[in-house]
Amino acid sequence: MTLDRPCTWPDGAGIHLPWNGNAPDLGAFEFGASGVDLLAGDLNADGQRTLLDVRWIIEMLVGLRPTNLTTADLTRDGQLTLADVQALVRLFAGLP
Ligand SMILES: [Ca+2]
Ligand SMILES: [Ca+2]
Repeated sequence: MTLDRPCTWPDGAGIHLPWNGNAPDLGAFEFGASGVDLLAGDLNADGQRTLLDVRWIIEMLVGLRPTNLTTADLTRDGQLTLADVQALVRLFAGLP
């Protein structure tokens, strides 16, 4: 095995990327990790909240796209529901 950076860990510890809090976030991104903070509602991680993000969350909700709760669970209740779509639309519209 060849590593692209120096790495150390205590004996017996598992190998993992660093995370924030008690456990890693689901999905490809870790909230609060340096350089990967996402804009709330930016489901496709392009740095903008657009109608494409609304399309993505609807596609996740109906099963046309794999669900990523890290970005899509805007209500933070551990599941993707219509309430998350509504929350995203409110964010998109600039509503409180
Ligand atoms: Ca986006
Ligand atoms: Ca939710």
